Amino acid sequence: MEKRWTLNDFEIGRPLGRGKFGHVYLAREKKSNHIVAMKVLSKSQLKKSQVEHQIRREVEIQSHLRHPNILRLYGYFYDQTRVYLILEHAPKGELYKELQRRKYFSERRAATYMSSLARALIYLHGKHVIHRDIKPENLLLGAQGEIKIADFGWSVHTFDRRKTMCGTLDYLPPEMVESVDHDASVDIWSLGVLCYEFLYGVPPFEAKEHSETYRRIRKVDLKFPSKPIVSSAAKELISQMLVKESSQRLPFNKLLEHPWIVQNADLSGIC
Ligand code: N15
Repeated sequence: MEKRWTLNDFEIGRPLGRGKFGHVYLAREKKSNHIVAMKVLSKSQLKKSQVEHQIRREVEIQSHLRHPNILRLYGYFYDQTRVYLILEHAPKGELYKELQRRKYFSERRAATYMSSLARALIYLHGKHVIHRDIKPENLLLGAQGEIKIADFGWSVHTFDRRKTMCGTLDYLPPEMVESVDHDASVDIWSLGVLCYEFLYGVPPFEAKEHSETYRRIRKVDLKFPSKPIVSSAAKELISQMLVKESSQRLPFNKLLEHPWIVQNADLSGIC
């Protein structure tokens, strides 16, 4: 049985974030006292940007996903002017802020996140969902510090810490910057970029100019700074994911067996 929700079922609290199409608020479901994140989208904004179709599809996909490392979409409702998405609340907030605070993560923390993300992506790929846009801005932290993929994909201005006009290139693999065919292995590349950023605090192909980032990605111009100190096992894993030929990238099931993951990741996903 599906319940029909209305705004009256919720008490709205403090804002958690702002986006192009609307805002996210802390909210409490009155009957159950359940705390959620309520995303409020403006129908007129959605219409103007012609993304209604895209959002309907995303809601359809997302509402069927059940994984501890994927943010839940519990349901949605709408009134004359707005669409409301009832999302899982992630009490420890945005991962990129945690990364900014700490500058970079320990190998134990990075490996735990990588292991959780690999398992979440195996689950998604099994459901034929690819390109989850896995960058720090799209990741949230649960009550125990578990990592959660929360796809903000279409709301491009939501938590954009890199003040670029047309978004960041940093996570795009060569086949996407060169716009040839791509498949699920784009997510392996993005996860490699993310692993590097967890350990060094900056993405690997960062450059002042867009054109320079393109060039570095195309060449897979991968360099490991001498500071902070990172183990050779971690560097080896990153090198096996950031491979130009997409069919040669280390698949997620192999990543989970990699010595660096086996020796460093906390299997509870809590860190
Ligand atoms: C089309 C639709 C199905 C996509 C559904 N997914 C989203 O809309 C993705 N999305 C998730 N957009 C915003 C959020 C979001 C969920 C943003 C912030 C939070 C959230 N859950 N919990 C938070 C949250 N918790 C916090 C704790 C401290 C500080 C900030 C916090 N943000």
